[in-house]
Amino acid sequence: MALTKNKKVLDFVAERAELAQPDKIVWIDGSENQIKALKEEAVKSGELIKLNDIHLQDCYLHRTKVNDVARVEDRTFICTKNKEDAGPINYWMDPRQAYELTNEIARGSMKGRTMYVIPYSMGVVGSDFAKIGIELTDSIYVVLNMNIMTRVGKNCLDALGKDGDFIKGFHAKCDVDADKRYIMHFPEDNTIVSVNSAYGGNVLLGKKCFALRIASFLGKNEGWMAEHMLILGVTYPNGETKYVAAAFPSACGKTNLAMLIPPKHYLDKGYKIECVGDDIAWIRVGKDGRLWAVNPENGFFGVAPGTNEHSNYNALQSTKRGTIFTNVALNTDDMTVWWEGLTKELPQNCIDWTGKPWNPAKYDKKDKSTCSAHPNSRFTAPATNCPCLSRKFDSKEGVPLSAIIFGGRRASTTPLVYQARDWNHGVFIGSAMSSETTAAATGATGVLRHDPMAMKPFAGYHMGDYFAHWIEMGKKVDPEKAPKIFNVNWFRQDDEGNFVWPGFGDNMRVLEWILKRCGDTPVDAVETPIGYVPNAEDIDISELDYNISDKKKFDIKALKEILTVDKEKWAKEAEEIEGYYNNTIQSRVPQELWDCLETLKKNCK
Ligand code: OXD
Ligand code: MN
Repeated sequence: MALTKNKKVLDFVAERAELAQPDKIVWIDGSENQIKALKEEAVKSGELIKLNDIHLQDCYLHRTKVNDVARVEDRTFICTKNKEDAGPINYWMDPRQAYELTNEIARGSMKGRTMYVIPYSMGVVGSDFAKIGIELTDSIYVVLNMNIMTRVGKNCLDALGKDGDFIKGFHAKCDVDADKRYIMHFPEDNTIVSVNSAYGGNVLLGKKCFALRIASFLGKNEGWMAEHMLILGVTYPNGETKYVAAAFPSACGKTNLAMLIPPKHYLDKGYKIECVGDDIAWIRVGKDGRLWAVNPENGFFGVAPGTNEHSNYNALQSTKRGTIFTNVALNTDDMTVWWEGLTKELPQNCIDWTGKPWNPAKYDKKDKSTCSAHPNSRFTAPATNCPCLSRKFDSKEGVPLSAIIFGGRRASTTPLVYQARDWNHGVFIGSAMSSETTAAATGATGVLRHDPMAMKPFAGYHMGDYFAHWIEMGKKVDPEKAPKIFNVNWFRQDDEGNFVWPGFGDNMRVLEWILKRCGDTPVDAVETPIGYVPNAEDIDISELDYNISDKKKFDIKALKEILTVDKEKWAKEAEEIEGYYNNTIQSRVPQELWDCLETLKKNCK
């Protein structure tokens, strides 16, 4: 039975049902009983495998088709009336053509299936930030994941009232045919259509499609920002908390940074990190002139491989209850899950992510095809499981930002950390970000590409206009209270290709410096051609027993090395940025960013 009288919702459901012709329509009210029954049905059909309820209470494993394991950037379209508005780095299709194409694909595709109507909110219902979506889908897996990742329930429909607007999402699994897979965004219609996939990033429409692509477009028009950023709080021994948002490309450690456990001597003093979010931040200017951020999600869709007790204890703990694992290995000895990096010892009896017995004797770290779990295997875990979840997670106002951090995977050139001279220079640094590609999207991994603000795959409009929006936002913030902007690079390598900085919990040491620069206990910094770099002595490396390799130990010399700014390399980087602006972003690059580029070039001469 329909759960609302909102005519726009009813019309949307009716129109899509007429197209896809499901046998049944089920409205998701988010009740425990309904979710439980759906889990049972999915276990019966084999869509989910129930895991050991003692070790992993109410947890399940799902395997996608082998052709459907990551976001498909080349099949993801922004469908604006004018091609220009989608910009030069988005794939574009004419909206009429995109509707026709996907309608043809979806026509009758739900025959014999059920169409679920999922009312959900991104953000806490009732907060100024919150926006409501309706996702229609023929996948129980999607319903159950959406129920973890977003706030699902009848109260979302109630919040819409009789004629409130919402983001329309339509997902049809069809035959999971990669050649007919399309993830279409119609920002001018607040609509998303996804066909022929069942992978999270393509089908959990509240996440990348709505909370980033559609929301970034809304944000531009309404004066706020939707960013691919984690949000964390650093709580000091005196109980005060300072918040930071950080943008890193997919699978570059946002979840790890958001949940880090500080080194022991920080813990002993009483420091802790609180996680507000690990992937998306919606940011507004508050009445007080500061920037305030919320995490619009309700769960974590984290990358499993590499997650373990040491690398991210809090993420691992988050997966112990009510979690759906996708494309990890099944340990048949005890019906638990496994992935590369979870434990040092390899389990002897596993079924790999494709459903075949796995031979640990053939496992070769360097050969991804021998892995038991897919490199982009995931866990979908409720945020409330996270031991370090922020007390402000459910806050309607969000948290005030002291700093914004950008970062990517760069083997050389970019120092461990540096600070922008001012807001516009910070925007320049974000716009110039490059990073090596990862398994989160299909295509080659390890290839250096431009990924401005980590939003290359997620900005729902022209990237040049997106830069201009950042500049505009800087004008709305009280200059005295604007977050300071930084860039970090945890991935710098030595001549032998070893990572120099230990990363993980030790990133706390860099966060501490960043927050000092934001006014806590001000420290000086060195002015360099690219911005302010720390004096090595100001980064606490005490009790750091990390070995870069067997030969070297991390020390002040190693720190100085990864803080160096090589003018020649940066002159080349400036040329590269100029090429990117000229050839890719072209005429819509704001003048403020050209000015910053000129300064960089001059500084590197
Ligand atoms: C993600 C991604 O899943 O960025 O968060 O791909
Ligand atoms: Mn992401």
